[in-house]
Amino acid sequence: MSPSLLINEPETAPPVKKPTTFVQHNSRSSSTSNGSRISQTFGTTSMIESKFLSHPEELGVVAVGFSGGQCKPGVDAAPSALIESGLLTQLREELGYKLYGDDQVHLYTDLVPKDDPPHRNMKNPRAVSSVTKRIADQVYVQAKEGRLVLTLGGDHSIAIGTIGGSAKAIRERLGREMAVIWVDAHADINTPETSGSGNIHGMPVSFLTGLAKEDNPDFFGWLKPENQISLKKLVYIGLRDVDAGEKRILRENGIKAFSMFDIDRHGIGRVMEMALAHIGSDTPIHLSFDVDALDPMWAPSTGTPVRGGLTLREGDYICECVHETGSLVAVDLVEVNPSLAPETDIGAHETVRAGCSLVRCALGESLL
Ligand SMILES: [Mn+2]
Repeated sequence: MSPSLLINEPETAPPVKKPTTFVQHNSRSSSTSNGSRISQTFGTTSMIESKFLSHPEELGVVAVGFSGGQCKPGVDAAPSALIESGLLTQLREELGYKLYGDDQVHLYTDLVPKDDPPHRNMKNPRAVSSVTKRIADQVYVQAKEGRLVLTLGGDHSIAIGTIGGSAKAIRERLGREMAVIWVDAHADINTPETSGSGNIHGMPVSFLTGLAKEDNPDFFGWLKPENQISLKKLVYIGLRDVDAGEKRILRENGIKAFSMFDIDRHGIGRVMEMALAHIGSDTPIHLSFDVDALDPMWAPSTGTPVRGGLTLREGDYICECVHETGSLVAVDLVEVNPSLAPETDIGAHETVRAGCSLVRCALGESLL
């Protein structure tokens, strides 16, 4: 990691630039056309006071066009699709955030080697390791300023970078461990050895918690204790497609997990109470939201859809509740794949729309 990296400082190897309609730096809008929706106190529609951010009105945006953690092309186009649908404009103009970060979607083509044979059963291991290392730097640069960080993926392997970067910044800034709420149909906690597919988007949690170990920096050995999180501070919501090896890992380590069964039994309101009680009110929270947690009825355009998932309102409610804690320090939205649209591209449009809704809720939009 390079703590000396400055925002907008060119990267050592420049990424392929893709023009987007993106961030106007420091272009805080202090009021909307009707002037009524923005709290001048905190700069968002919400009046929730942040416990752990020194600049809660500032949002560091990292746009990750990367799909190497799995095999279906298209998920790298998600950040552009989300931005083109107006997400960042809404965050700036309606929620009142000052946006920071880069004015480009990163494709990381400079980090993808020509030859990347499997290592310990992992597919594209060098590419995913070096791209997530770069993402960790990008997120760290924003998080160390005391900003909220929003990462738009990309497949879920990128969470190795986003969580790695924010956990390090939170430790340095506050001397604390961070909690992670992982909202997903899948647990993504396979080790390379328990994984059936070898796709790294099914493994990020095992590397982030130290369940999977590797010393070689070319294969995630760059992850240090400062980048990692405790299994005790991890909470899952929405699980319904968990491999046998993963079930064993969850049980043996006593990991807190709320499956769709728990949501059916208790309702999403009670599940969120229990999830947040487990984390406690004194712990910063990184929310990693895989759009496949939603039922395919709401989010069909994703790589590994599983029926029987969350409604859009339940997804939004999770995000609203996490925002309400005042403990949120980072948000990931991953696995939107606009090219996987069953039947027509209405599916892609709906999935992008659902993704935008989740992010706005996490960042403080409220219904009233
Ligand atoms: Mn996932």
